[in-house]
Amino acid sequence: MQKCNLAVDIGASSGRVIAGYLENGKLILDEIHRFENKMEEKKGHLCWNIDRLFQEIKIGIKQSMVLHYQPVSIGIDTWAVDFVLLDQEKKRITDAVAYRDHRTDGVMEEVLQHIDKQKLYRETGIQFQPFNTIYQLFALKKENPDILNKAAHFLMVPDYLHYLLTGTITNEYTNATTTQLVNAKDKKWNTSFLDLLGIPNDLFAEPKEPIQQIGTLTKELQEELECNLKVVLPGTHDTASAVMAVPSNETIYISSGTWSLMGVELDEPISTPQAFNYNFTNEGGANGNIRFLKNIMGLWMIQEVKREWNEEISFSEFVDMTYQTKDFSSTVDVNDQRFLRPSSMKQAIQEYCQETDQPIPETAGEFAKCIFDSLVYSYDQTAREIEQLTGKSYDTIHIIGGGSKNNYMNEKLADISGKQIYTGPGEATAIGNLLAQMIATGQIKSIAESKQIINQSFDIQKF
Ligand code: ADP
Ligand code: LRH
Repeated sequence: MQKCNLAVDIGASSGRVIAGYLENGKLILDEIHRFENKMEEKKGHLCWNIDRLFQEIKIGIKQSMVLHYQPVSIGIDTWAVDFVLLDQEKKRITDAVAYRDHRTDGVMEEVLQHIDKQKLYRETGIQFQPFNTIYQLFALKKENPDILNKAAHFLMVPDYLHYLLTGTITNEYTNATTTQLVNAKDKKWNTSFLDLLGIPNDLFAEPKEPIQQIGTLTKELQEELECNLKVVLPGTHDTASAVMAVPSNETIYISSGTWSLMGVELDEPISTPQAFNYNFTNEGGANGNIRFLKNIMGLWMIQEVKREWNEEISFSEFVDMTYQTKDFSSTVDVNDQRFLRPSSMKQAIQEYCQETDQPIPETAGEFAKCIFDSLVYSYDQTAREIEQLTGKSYDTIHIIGGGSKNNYMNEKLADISGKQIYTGPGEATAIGNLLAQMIATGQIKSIAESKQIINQSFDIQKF
């Protein structure tokens, strides 16, 4: 039986359970279970099916043993900002409403009537996105004022899944920072912002640093799954785990998936007026540093076009079509908020092109080229902003995540940025999650050693 650690990595488009183990200094990965994730309409809101996600995690654990692994630990990361509330009995009393739901429409503006915008940025360092937890909490309070009185615990999605595994309540630090309610300096909840919004402070547990064990499986789960496992906190924000797996910390990175998260690792936050103007964020890193980055709309745009298309087209087919659509050059501003949650992405792109007097995409290849080109132009612009804000110049951009397989975009970014582009690993997030577990369980000594292991283990491509 091969001992392994199990990383559960759930993105907005899919989840996977990956077994990882070390062999001759290399990290070996084995994808045990993959499942779809998507938003579903429930009681008038777009929600995640969190109970099903938990079932999928249990299927993954069982499957690892069917495949003759002996899992020793497990850790979960997911997308950021979404949460649930539990009552005194630790029963869930809210749905896991998805960040693209319309409950936050106009709410950021309302919250900013109670809290000074510059102060909010100075203290938290977090970007302004209409879906940040702070705005979701305020939207929930408006819709259901009583719910906060009934609630006893606030848990981000991975905190809740860890709670179901262990019975232990934690608020993991990296993901907590994405709420826009944690101070960048002292890493504690900003109780004065909570007070200004009338949100009870006692819902929140002290943010807990990742890379440590928080428990083992509950008795019930030990019986059901016929095993016991250590439960270890990775950077539970998927992007924090992904950044841990960037092979170097002297590069600009892009974690390319549903979102494109583009930035650098820093020792100290940059929350200057200029960073505020460019809407950069300073999220908490798994290794205690700062993930200084920008959210770019990302491959969500092609995911939505793919979903709307009448026939099944794979992502690699979309990329191939782009090469055959050389003459089409319309582009959009990917960060235009109309692309965040349009009822039709195709129509939103077409309208943008019409309004800006550009040829309107009609074929799958034209949509793909428009999206990929527009993203690359946005990456190039963001690289320049990063250099301006940090006062440093970077020769390389390292792309990780599922989107790193898009060679059309990789080549184009190399061409227009003039920088060296490195790509891979595609499963960076699960790798960061596994490395955190290996450090916490004493198999790896340090983050520095974990970077060496990544460099020894995976093929990195160069463009
Ligand atoms: P998330 O974790 O945010 O759900 P992933 O890291 O799984 O996202 O990346 C998903 C994206 O990767 C897809 O939207 C798609 O654009 C891209 N992708 C996946 N496989 C391929 C491929 N073979 N060729 C090109 N792009 C791909
Ligand atoms: C990427 C991600 C990103 C957040 C968004 C909500 O999966 O976690 O870092 O901004 O989802």
